[in-house]
Amino acid sequence: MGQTLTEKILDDHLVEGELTPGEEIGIEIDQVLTQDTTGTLVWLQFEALGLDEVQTELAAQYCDHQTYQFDFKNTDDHRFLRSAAGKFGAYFSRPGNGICHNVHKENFAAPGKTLLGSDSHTPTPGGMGELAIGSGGLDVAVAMGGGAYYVEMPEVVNVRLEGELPAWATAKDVILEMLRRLSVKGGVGKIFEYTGPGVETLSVPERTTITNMGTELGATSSIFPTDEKTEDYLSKLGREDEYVELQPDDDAEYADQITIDLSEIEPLIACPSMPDKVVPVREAAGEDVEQVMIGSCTNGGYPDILPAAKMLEGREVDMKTEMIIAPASKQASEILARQGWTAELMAAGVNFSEATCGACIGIGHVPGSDSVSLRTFNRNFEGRSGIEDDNVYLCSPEVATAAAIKGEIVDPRDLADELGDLEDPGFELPETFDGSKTDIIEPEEAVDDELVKGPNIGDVPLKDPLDAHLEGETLLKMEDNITTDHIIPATQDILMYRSNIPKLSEFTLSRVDDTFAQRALDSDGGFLVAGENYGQGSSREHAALCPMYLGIEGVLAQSFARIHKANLFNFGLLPLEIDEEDYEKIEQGDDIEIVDDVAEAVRSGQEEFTVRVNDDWELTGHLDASEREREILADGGKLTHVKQKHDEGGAAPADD
Ligand code: MIC
Ligand code: SF4
Repeated sequence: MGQTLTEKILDDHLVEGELTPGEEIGIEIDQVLTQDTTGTLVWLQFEALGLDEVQTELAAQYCDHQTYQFDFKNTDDHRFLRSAAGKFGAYFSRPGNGICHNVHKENFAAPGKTLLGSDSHTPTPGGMGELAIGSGGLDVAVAMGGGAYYVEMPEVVNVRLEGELPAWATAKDVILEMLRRLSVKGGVGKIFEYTGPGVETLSVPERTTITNMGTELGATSSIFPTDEKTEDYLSKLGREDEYVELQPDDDAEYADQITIDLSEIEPLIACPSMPDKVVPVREAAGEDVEQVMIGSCTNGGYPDILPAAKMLEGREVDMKTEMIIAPASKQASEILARQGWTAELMAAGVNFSEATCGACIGIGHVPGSDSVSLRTFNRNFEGRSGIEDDNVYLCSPEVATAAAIKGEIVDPRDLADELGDLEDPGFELPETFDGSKTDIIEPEEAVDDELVKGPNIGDVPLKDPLDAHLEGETLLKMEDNITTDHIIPATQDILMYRSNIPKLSEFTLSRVDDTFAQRALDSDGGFLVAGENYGQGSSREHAALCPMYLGIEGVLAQSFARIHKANLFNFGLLPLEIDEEDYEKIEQGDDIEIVDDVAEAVRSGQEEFTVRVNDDWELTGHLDASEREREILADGGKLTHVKQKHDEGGAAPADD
């Protein structure tokens, strides 16, 4: 039987297990990436593991989320990250050089390699044939130390692309169509492998828009085969020698198949406040728009901004709308500036930001109260833009620019009819991506050789091994699709404490209930209860670490998002799956007791746990965990587990 492209790459990197969906596999990681808001913990954990040098082919540290450095704590984090990259042997991308996924794609991503990153949108370079996966920071630290990365072998789903995109339809609309069909839970446990005749009609940056936002489907990753378009893209980056042809076998078998006829795609928009609330733009038309933003790791590259520039040539942004462009990398800014497009856009009324994530997580350009913001980003979770009750829509650069011209949501095809002289700008790559490399410090050029820690950079707290007896109050009951932005928001006031867990913990779940953190501290242990897809969104391990710090013992949820569940194991929190009926019945404030000897049961492979509620009724919690995850959980988390193994003289520190 032939292999899928995913299976081929996994086979090449397999160090443990078999490629059977649902089984845990261990894979060798070639490249790692980390960024400024997850990276501090990565390196603190790398240090705590006693590791002294990066072991992967390549490691890259980016400074991209909080580049405005509103507070010295952000600046100290960046200084620490530069020192860690220097000391341990990673590339360092300076603040303002661009978003990790974009800078990585431009400089390092390569077909056939594996990439692990402490950011959920790490799958972006899947668009150029790299198998890239997002994870918590501790998994990145271990992989960077030479340890394998363990993940449940996903089902490989074939997304067959046919036809060609019509005028005004874009790659963003393709992934919005996937979200419309499958929802934000539709990709859990899956890798989407794109094939079919439609693939060759899309350039690499279009493909990476699709693979980037595959994360919003909950997918483990997304990948495209490589072809002339990949080779052309790499050669425009001056990296043609890294091209490798990669295709699935003709007789590859997929778990499922989805067909998308590109010629039927039309401009789409995700309505507030979930990326899967997708409708045709025409259904949302007429809504006044106060803010338009082009940027983010999804649609912030040069070829994403160019259409806006062409559409605005000789036109102006509507008087009641503000339009901001935040390029995804300095390379995009530099090329646009050299070609004169920056000046054109400025003359049309556009403001430019430095290359940063910024507004995507509510840092800068927070929308006004009771207003509509149209963004080319990938997430519009409620409150993420920096204001509760926000109205953020997600769309393509073309739809965003059409709204900026008209001052309201409009399908660009209708705007073109109305204006008479507005043409579809198409999707065009430059002759070469000839940005300068000044902002990347290579390991050999390292500025520092010792770690530089400011006063806000603390240690990573550890948890005791799992107790035999677990009981406590249901401290919070939550609904479906709780995001990591609910658990630990990433807005400026909170983000600056990412390296200071005691302080950061004060904000835990504040977006759901601002009394939670104090109540958790006051009670002696406790549990969280949630509906489906708990912990979707970001890879931030703080969403497990902070509840752990507050004394939370476990989470009872109908289902978990992949990265968050791994983070719960990594920090020693028990994730139990419960059924809908029990979820409905259990109330906040109920007392919970796990009847079994928990530590023993976890270690012995027990799957069903009896949970006694209010000493009155019982429910069954299901623990879906590999033997390795059970050991980690019982030892009180991965850091303790790995160190313990090392102290026992067993495996190498990174090799759990
Ligand atoms: C996000 O888009 O939510 C983030 C901010 O990039 C996160 C990482 C983080 O929380 O630092 C992600 O996607 O993993
Ligand atoms: Fe940055 Fe937003 Fe992309 Fe996350 S989703 S990496 S915050 S641009």
